[in-house]
Amino acid sequence: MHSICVFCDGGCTLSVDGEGERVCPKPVSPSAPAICSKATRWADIRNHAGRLTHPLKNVGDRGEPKWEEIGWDQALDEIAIRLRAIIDAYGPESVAFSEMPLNHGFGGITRRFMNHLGTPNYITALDLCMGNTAQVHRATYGWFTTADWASADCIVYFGQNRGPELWPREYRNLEAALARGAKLIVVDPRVTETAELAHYHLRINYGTDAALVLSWINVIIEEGLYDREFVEAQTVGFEELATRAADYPPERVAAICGIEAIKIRETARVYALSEAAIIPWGATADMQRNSTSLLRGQCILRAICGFLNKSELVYGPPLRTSLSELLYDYAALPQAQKDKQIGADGYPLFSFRGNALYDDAMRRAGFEFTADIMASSCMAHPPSLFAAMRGEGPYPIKAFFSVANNTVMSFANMQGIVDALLNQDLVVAFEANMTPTAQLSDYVLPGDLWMERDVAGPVFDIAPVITTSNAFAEPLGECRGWYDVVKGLADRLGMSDAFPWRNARELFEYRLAALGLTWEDARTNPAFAAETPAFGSFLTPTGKVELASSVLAALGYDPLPYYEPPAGSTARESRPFEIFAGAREPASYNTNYHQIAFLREREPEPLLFIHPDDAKACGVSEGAAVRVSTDHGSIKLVAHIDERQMEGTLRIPHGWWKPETKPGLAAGLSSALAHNDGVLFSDDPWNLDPEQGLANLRGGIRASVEPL
Ligand SMILES: Nc1nc2c(c(=O)[nH]1)N[C@H]1C(S)=C(S)[C@@H](COP(=O)(O)OP(=O)(O)OC[C@H]3O[C@@H](n4cnc5c(=O)[nH]c(N)nc54)[C@H](O)[C@@H]3O)O[C@H]1N2
Ligand SMILES: Nc1nc2c(c(=O)[nH]1)N[C@H]1C(S)=C(S)[C@@H](COP(=O)(O)OP(=O)(O)OC[C@H]3O[C@@H](n4cnc5c(=O)[nH]c(N)nc54)[C@H](O)[C@@H]3O)O[C@H]1N2
Ligand code: SF4
Ligand SMILES: [Mo]
Repeated sequence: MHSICVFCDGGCTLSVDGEGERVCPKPVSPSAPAICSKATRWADIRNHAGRLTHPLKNVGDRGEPKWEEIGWDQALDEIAIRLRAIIDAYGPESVAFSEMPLNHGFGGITRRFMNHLGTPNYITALDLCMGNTAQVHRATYGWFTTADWASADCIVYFGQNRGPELWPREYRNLEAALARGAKLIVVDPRVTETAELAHYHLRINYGTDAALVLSWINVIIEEGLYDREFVEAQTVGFEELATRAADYPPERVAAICGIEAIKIRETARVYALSEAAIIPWGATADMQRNSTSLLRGQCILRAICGFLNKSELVYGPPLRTSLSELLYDYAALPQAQKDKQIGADGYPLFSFRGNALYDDAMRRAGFEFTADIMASSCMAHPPSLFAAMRGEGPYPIKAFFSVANNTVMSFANMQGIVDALLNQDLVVAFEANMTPTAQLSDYVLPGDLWMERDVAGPVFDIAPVITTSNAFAEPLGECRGWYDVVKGLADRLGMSDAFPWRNARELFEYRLAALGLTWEDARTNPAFAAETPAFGSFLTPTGKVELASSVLAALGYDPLPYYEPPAGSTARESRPFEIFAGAREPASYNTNYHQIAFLREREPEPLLFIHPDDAKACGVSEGAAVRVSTDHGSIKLVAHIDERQMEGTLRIPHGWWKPETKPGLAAGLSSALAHNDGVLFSDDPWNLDPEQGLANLRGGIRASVEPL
């Protein structure tokens, strides 16, 4: 039997013979990556003392840690009654959801619930992680593009650091590619483990990657290194692109990026002259002020160098097999409600409004639905939604559901999100742990974990596969799956017709029937290839690769990529350092696992990485407690003196809280307000990517450090 681990988004397929605590997961085949300690010690994570096992109701003020255990019926009855009252008073659009579909296995079902309820106000932290990349790929190629590691002879990484416990599947792909002689170009200010494997390591200044890709395009066009045939036959906008790229000669960009012009030229040639180069997705490109331009530049490089549908595969939307579109049922949400989506005026690319621009192209290819890539294309704008929740308009948001994600810690401006939750009439968290977000909720509903649930269906609509996963343990205590919760609420709100499946199993049978399969057939096969009738075609409005994007132009944006320096804040004298949030750690995952003893032992404290010379200048020694401050906020970290960190810059860890410390707002939400990176970063427009509105966490933000 197999299961798919989602303790992190690596999604490793595991062989799990047996049942219950005795199961020791193994790799599915000798060639599969060794699985990490989180999966092998799954029982320690499943059974840890803080795991939520009963529905809880807050009987104090919001944020006061006063909890009462209640039954599921009482919880769902009360939530449904309160939701109905809010909808009656403010309309269905006053209900918002934030979700990470990967963490509950039922991608699509939340949107179905929202569409039938009548609200367009869905957000996910995928706006800072691949969701926005997918959206830019769509604007350029019509669909998300996947790197073909098997054929790659040149890999370009923008800040990805991979290791045995940092996305081991991709790490193995990288190892295999290097072993067969592939070239590796790593663009990263830090000397990471992955950078040490690189043939070319470009220590770029933070947040300046968009200038680098424009300069590569400049070299490739000037030196005639592009694929003329492909450009002529399959793209639009090359002339305009060439004019734009002429503004970015390596000699000018060298000063912006801090990379010698000669190295920019050399790496551009290595990439363009490869047979099968890839630029795999990485989150670093998703968290910059120039994200859209950087991602557009990457898309353009793949296209003009002729790698599309060779080493970079444009699958197009899967037909029927995915069935997520049927599940989402976007047709159930009236256009008038779609038009109310918060933030779609200012940041339309990600919204229903932006996605409607692909409808004709989709119809021409025979698709009749609104396609949503990765559950996040058609979403509200997170910072604008939080503002609306705080009462800053355009209309009230009064109920908030946090579904298998840690909302308050997973965006910029953490204090602003806390204030947003405090201003709600109803907050519900579906969680495994008493996270800072759960601590601000009225009801906390205990969710099952991956080894406790069966799964059928793509949880993200990204690769054209349908996956299955088998439970090998019972849900702990009263934990339940997300479908059961949605079904329970739908029944109470008079929406049973839209949720005819009595349980998850019936839902799987419905999804699989379109493939001519039953759950019993499907459960033994971890992944089915989906039908991809549009494979290799470009479902953009022009039907071509849009080097100049008609969608961006129609929405009032520059159709071509550009570089603008991040809108810096304070003078260098008062805040001498530049910061970035990231450098993920092997023993944690985003905000999670600080509560798991065997993992916490390995990473006991939130570490600030600081160059030895900078540490000396600030009077900071190894292990010292320090305060890091920006114009937006300050947090406490422990100094780690680190030569690999570029001088004048600091690394801030993402997602730290101390679950062993006191819960509740008065205690800073188990210290999250004292340690989380989101406290330091603003989500005001000056710090957002102008096209997609995602917050910049990497470049131009200045900070000071003081010993405590
Ligand atoms: N064990 C473990 N594994 C994980 C995760 C985890 O938390 N723990 N998180 C998972 C998730 S959700 C994700 S998205 C991935 C993230 O994985 P990665 O994409 O590798 O992200 P980070 O480790 O945050 O950052 C990697 C590098 O980006 C560099 N960097 C920072 N700013 C810039 C910049 O402006 N330009 C460039 N070129 N580089 C920059 C940093 O110096 C750092 O070395 O890892 C996944 N895997
Ligand atoms: N400030 C800031 N914001 C960021 C980032 C950053 O670096 N800085 N990184 C971004 C990135 S790359 C990502 S991927 C997102 C991640 O955003 P989130 O998904 O919000 O982050 P996680 O910390 O992974 O939170 C997952 C939560 O789900 C719960 N959970 C895990 N498994 C299950 C399950 O099986 N069932 C249920 N019911 N709950 C479960 C965990 O307890 C945890 O609290 O955040 C993004 N936001
Ligand atoms: S890397 Fe580890 S935690 Fe992540 S999916 Fe794979 S086995 Fe699970
Ligand atoms: Mo991520």
